[in-house]
Parts: sequence; structure tokens; C-alpha cells
Amino acid sequence: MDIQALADKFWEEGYLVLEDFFTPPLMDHLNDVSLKHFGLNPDWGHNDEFLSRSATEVVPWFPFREGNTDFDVVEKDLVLQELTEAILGHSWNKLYCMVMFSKQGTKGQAWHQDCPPENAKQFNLNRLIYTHDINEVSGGQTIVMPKSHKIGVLPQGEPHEDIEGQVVLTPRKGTLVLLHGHTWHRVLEVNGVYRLSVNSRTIPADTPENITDIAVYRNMRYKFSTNEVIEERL
Ligand SMILES: O=C(O)CCC(=O)C(=O)O
Ligand SMILES: [Fe+2]
Repeated sequence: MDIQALADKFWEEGYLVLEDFFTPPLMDHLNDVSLKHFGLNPDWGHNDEFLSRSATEVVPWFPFREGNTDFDVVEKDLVLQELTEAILGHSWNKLYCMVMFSKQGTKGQAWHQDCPPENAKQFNLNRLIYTHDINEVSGGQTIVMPKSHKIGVLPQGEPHEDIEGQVVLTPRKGTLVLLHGHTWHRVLEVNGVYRLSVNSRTIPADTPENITDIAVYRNMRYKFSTNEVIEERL
């Protein structure tokens, strides 16, 4: 694996897809651990205003904060560490590991940027791991807008409409997707019994740890720590 070539591709496109990065038994284990935590009908982690305004239906879980160490193998993967360093440079930091669950029939996630794009040097790097197949049948495909990490702010508009040039990702079990936090992205409606993804987030040196506190949607900027819309974008 030519790590530098992969890092260059990431910086060109704003995302990178690596299939079969993790083994099926590890993915089955992490899928089981996650389902044990969530069940199939967990309560929403967000308040009603966020759920209706953001058109985003996902329940987060931060396993390390509860002393669960099953996801440690992912964070300790040496190739993943090397790739992260090639992309972010020296002294990058872990941010947190978040497992995301969506119920059958839910909307997925509307177009967003994980953090404000005004300062190109300050961003989060999503390291997304898929513990089960995501495809046309299951729904819940991840959609990205190539090169949008270099454009700036996501345009105002409909939360879930197609944007010309978007790319639909269908990550299989074991796929790693690296995604720049300024890259415009969304998740389609979930048809399968559930949808899970794991995100081991990291940041470059000198990036504030609350970098993902404010997310940008097409209709608003939302601050999670205070549960408020801090900017209307209608
Ligand atoms: O679950 C996914 O495929 C992407 C979720 C997402 O938007 C994120 O982790 O920032
Ligand atoms: Fe996101």
C-alpha cells in the first residue's frame, strides 16, 4: 500500500475509500457489540428541534466514555495510524470514537459539513468503519461531493436533494472511508433493519477539541453543546 499516494488522493478528492481494510470477524464482533448497546429501537440522543430541522436521524454512542474498549483494535491499527499521519501531519490527535445507529425507515443524515469551513486548516478527519454491508437494498448509502473540501461552505437549499457531481458510496463490511470534515456529505434513507457506522475522529495539531461542536447544514448552523440553531440559512 503506497501510503503517500493514498494521502495525496485524499487531499485531491476530500475522501478516500479502502475496501477490505478490516477483517470480517472483527467487523462481526464490533457489529455485535454495537447492537448489544443500542438494541433495535434506541431513544433519540438529540432533541426534537434538531431532529426535525436537520433531517438527520441518528443515535450516537461514545464507547470509550463508558469504559468499553472493544474499539481499541481499530484505533491501534498501525496502517490506519500511518495513513492518518500522512494526511494530517505530525502531532495529530484522536478526538473521539463514535458509533452511529439509525433505525429502519429513518431519513439518514442531511447534507452537512461536520465543522465550519471558514478556516481551511481547522477540521476533523472522519475515519469511518462499516461493520455490515451498505448497498442499494439496505439503503443508508453515504453520499459525498468530491473536492468540496476546497470550495468552502455548503450551499443553502433542500437538506436531502441531489447535487450534481455527488458520488454515492456503498461501503461493504470492512471498508474504511476517510472523509474530510469540510467535505459535503449525507446519508440516504435506511431500508435495512438497522444501519451502523463507526467513526474514529481525529484532528490535526493545533485544532480545538470542540471543532465538531458546530455543524453546517443547508438550512442552519447548529451548536450541539447548547442545542441551538446559531444561524438560520433559509
Ligand atoms: O455514517 C456515515 O456514513 C457518515 C456519518 C457522518 O456524517 C459522520 O460521521 O460525520
Ligand atoms: Fe458528518
